[in-house]
Amino acid sequence: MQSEQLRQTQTTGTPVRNGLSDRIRAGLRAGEFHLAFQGIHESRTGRLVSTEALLRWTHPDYGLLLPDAFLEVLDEDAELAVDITHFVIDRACAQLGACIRAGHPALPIAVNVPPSVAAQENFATEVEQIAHMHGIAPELIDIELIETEDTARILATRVLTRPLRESGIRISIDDFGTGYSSLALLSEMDVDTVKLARELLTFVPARQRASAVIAGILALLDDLGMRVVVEGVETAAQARWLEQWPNVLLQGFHFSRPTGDLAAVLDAPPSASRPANLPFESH
Ligand code: G
Ligand code: MN
Repeated sequence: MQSEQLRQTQTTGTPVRNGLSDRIRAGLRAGEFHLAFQGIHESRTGRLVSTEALLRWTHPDYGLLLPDAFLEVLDEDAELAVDITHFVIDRACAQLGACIRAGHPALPIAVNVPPSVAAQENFATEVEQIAHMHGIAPELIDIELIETEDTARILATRVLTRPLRESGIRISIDDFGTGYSSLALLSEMDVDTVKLARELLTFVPARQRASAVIAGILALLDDLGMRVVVEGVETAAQARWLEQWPNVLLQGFHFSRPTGDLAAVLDAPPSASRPANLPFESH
């Protein structure tokens, strides 16, 4: 599931021009890509505290495609990874700016960025410029970096985070707890938020050993004073079990399905707990 992400790209060599890369470029120009938004809620109250922007591709032949289906190609095409990242940040800022001006709550928005793109020299400046262009404060932007082999190390050495920090931009590490998660570097990583991979929640609370793993991780992150988002909260039983950690933030189908309507997400009532069997996605 980790691949349902903007993934790490290789910055070596010239971009590989394969069919999918070119089709994505054409799709970007043709307006086939858009964002869906999902709420992130406080465990104790259900209150909405922020949102995440998720990339979607409405393909004329295949219909709605999730990032899993097409973002592998960014591993081989560094230029496309930059273009898609700019598209996502630009659209997220534009839509949040419009919502704020229309009177909806000014809550932070998270965007998924491959670490290799975030590590590029002018990345922080570019994000700042896009934010200002749409009249929103950089403090409202949260850069979610997927865990790759290098992410924890980059975050620990602060080469990537220093310019983002100076701009006031927030940083999250996504899908923590699977893949390359480094406990050795956890105390050194310069991040505001750790997002726990939804796989950790699959058998919770039914299985005691699975519950013990996530309980242990939450206790550890709490000791470290890190903000935590638990992803993949799909059932009322999971949400109730997670109330043991009142300050933890929760994201998942139990609270809301991703939707193209950011204003509707921002206006969700405090007890936004909705049944998980809503229609899949609306735009
Ligand atoms: O890892 P990341 O947070 O970027 O993943 C977001 C993806 O997870 C989105 O594409 C979204 O549709 C999906 N998603 C959101 N909530 C849930 C959930 O509760 N369960 C599952 N299986 N997927 C979810
Ligand atoms: Mn994410």
